[in-house]
Amino acid sequence: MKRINHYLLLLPAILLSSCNAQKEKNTVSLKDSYKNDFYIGTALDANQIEEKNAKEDSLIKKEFNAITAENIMKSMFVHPAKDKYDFALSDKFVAYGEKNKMFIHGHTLIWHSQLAPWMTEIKDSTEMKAFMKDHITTIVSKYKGRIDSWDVVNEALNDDGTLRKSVFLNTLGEQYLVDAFKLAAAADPKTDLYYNDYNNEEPAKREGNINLIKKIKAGGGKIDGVGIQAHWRLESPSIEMIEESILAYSALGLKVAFTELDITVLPNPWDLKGADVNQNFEGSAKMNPYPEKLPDSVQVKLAERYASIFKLFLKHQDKISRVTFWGVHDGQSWLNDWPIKGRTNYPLLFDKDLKPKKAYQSVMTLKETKK
Ligand code: 9MR
Repeated sequence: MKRINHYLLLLPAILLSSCNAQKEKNTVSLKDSYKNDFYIGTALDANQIEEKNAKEDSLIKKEFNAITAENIMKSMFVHPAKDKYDFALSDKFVAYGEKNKMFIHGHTLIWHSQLAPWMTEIKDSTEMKAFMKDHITTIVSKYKGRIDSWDVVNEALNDDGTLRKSVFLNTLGEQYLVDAFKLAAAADPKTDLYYNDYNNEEPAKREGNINLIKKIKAGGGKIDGVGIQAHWRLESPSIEMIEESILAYSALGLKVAFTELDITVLPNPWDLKGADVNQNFEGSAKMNPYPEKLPDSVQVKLAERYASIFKLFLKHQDKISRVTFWGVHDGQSWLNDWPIKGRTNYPLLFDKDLKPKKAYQSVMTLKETKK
């Protein structure tokens, strides 16, 4: 009897501690698990910036401590006409990051894609120089001290490492790269400035990227980091190739960020790599094998792939500033429409119903076993 009474006395404490354990389990998140390693970011679409879906919003706030705007800060949206800027959504984006104490990344200042039509018509160097100065200075100064890092130049390289023949290169020559970084640094000397690209972990493009960084530095530009977009596949790139890239870029004194991470699980018969949105192909049932549900065997492969990538990231956490996923959940991913429209892809850690996938568990487990 005495023993039973003793147990009854202890019962509230036991219940409380199991309740706390449960609570702790529910509050464990990517951002907290990796808080001593690097920021864990996500790309937000316009609805997410405007907090339109409460469930998505609480997931974003719980799991991520860095944000990038997936589209709304691109030039066609913020600078639609020569004398017109539209900052309505980017103001909301920055306010959202501040309200939630998140690291705020600006994407992107100088990019050949998603340009406003008027920009593509600029033909001569004087006009282009004036455009660059106005565009970069206006946007970066507007958010001076509030945006933590910027993609100053995005995707200026071809896959063979040569410079892309963009409207910027054609009018200004390669000096535009140095000038872009100088203008951004002048507008906000404290924000971190990045060069961002896809496939720049592949040897030829990496070489080109290293030369480009050296040129920017030699020309007096301030560059703080390199963004490896990381639109990757289940089988490639190899962990060794990614590691060589982390080492090579950080040897130049730069921070390395993985800026747009996702992993396609769908067939790709053309051996397409990267993120050139101009590449589009016809669909077929064979090319869309999992329209309803991802089979367990592939879930497991995706989880293993994410685990090996994050294991590498942890090994080099001193060189890595941020790892950002390109979207919050599978339903939102651009990979449902590229390079074939209307497929169902599963590239992220949360499914379209916002449930954590096996891949989420595998990324979290790496930290649990490390403790
Ligand atoms: O995810 C973005 C998608 O919604 C847009 O339609 C597309 C248009 O260019 O851009 C996507 O994001 C790209 C990013 O801005 C730069 N790197 C490649 C990304 C995937 O295409």
